[in-house]
Amino acid sequence: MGSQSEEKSTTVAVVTDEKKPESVVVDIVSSTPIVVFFGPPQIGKTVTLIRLARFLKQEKYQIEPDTEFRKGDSRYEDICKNFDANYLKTDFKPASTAVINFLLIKVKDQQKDICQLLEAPGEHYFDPLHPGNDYFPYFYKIINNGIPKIYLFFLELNWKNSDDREKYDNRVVNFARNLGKEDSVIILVNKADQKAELIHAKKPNEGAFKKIVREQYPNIYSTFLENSLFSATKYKSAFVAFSAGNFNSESHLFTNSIDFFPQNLWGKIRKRLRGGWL
Ligand SMILES: Nc1nc2c(ncn2[C@@H]2O[C@H](COP(=O)(O)OP(=O)(O)O)[C@@H](O)[C@H]2O)c(=O)[nH]1
Ligand SMILES: [Mg+2]
Repeated sequence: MGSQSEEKSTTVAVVTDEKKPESVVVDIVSSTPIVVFFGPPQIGKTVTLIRLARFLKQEKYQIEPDTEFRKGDSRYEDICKNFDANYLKTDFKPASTAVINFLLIKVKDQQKDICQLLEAPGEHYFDPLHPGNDYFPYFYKIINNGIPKIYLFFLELNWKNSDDREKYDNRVVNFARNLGKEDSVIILVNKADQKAELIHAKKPNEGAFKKIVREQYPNIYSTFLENSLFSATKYKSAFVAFSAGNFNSESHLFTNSIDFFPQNLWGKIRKRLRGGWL
């Protein structure tokens, strides 16, 4: 679908002030499928994006921040300009480099656009104090722009408390009404490295992770992951246990996880991209 894409575009203006999220404007020019990194603040969206981008670069894909996405936002432009130097190099420090809230990365294979990776501020997806808030207009525009999406819903086991988990569980499942036939879902359990008992020979036991998702996020489980004897889930969905790496809280240094993690995640994204879309 890469080639037909170029004419389609969501129109946009310019806004720089994330403190007024209702007036944020974004511009998505390419119509290749969008992988939407959906999750609350601090769940690990940025480092997942960076770990995946590093892996793809190593695999000879071209990785480019989309400079059109938030045109006129000088902070965003700076992040794009310095993306390779600041974020793809191995000693990236999430705490000290400019905090990434908005980011759109184009992934190209032999210079042909194949998909785009989108991060937006976590509190726009889920605010524990206002779990029923509407999404902002810029996000509805993205949802409704006609471009196929792969929604990457981020979870963390034992995240916050059971009340917040329940709210987030409902938030994600309610969001499913925005999914069209062309869309699909990946449930991503993040920070898998913190669950030593579920890791064997450096790799996650995904079945064991899924079992805990079933207990802690029962609605997400039954909506996206549970296959009955007679039918597959209503949504095209996949599951992944992910770790971006190891984090040193003193130095804030982030050391890449083994390639297995981004490779496994990319394998699932790639499968969706090939599932009749490309
Ligand atoms: N142990 C571990 N910690 C992680 C992982 N990913 C993120 N973190 C921690 O979560 C923090 C927030 O990550 P970030 O990507 O900025 O979250 P975002 O707000 O969702 O973009 C990082 O600084 C790390 O301390 C992971 O894979 N493993
Ligand atoms: Mg972030």
